[in-house]
Amino acid sequence: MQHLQPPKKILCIHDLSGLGRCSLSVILPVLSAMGHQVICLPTAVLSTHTGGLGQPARMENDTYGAAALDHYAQLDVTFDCIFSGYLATPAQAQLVQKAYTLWPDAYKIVDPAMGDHGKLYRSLSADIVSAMAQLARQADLILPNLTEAHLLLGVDQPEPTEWTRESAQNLADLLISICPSAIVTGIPMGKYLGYAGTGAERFVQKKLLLPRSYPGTGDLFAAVVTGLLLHGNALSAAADAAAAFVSECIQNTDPQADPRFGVWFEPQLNKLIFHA
Ligand code: PXL
Repeated sequence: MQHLQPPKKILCIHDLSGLGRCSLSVILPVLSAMGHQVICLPTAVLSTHTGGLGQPARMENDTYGAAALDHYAQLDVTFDCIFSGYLATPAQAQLVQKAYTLWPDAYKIVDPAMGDHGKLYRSLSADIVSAMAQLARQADLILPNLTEAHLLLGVDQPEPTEWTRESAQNLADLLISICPSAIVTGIPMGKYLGYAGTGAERFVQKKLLLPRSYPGTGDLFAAVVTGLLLHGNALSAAADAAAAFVSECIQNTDPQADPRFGVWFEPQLNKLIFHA
């Protein structure tokens, strides 16, 4: 992977979960290691993610986000990219919307983090889907997992046994009706896990299915794709390298460790640092 373009300024609108290695706790170190400047706008502060560590302590504030954006606008700051993810409530989509209005030239990436394994995350209400779909329609790139892709399209998710290269590509192509570029992750294809991309390039890639699953790997993937794209790499190359990085993080996580605490990405961060 190359750094064909200089580092960028990225407004990251995601939650900050303390324990569990997801969202901003992963996105900030990854993008910083890649040389980008990250401006964090937490949608909520949680003690942990919501994937099986009990009821997290939550700090939510309806006024902070909009006030922070106003402050940045007053400072005449511009952002090269607005990268959004988990929203604690559908109303928070307005925050992302406000950022789009303030910085219309920013490259817009939406990770519609709202579910996995065929279900919405338990902390979210069903109306998050239309709020995410509305953002996805304005984005330049969306990064849904299989569950989120079907939620966005409003169609049922087929059985895991039914996936082929063609159906994976068809799913990615259907997402064109929403957004010009998309990468769908987590497609079960036999003993492989597939991800399909669309836009100017169309591709389906497969990697060996690792028999372990962790929260936050979608955030890790999305952060690496974002970092590489903004350095000028092509979508398929960015997706390939991001999948390889996530795979490496999983392989270097102690298999005895509690998976709820996420993958041990920290010792791998040096692999993202570009030495000119
Ligand atoms: O990794 C996605 C994610 C982000 N944010 C919160 C989550 C999850 C997944 O469970 O709970 C709060």
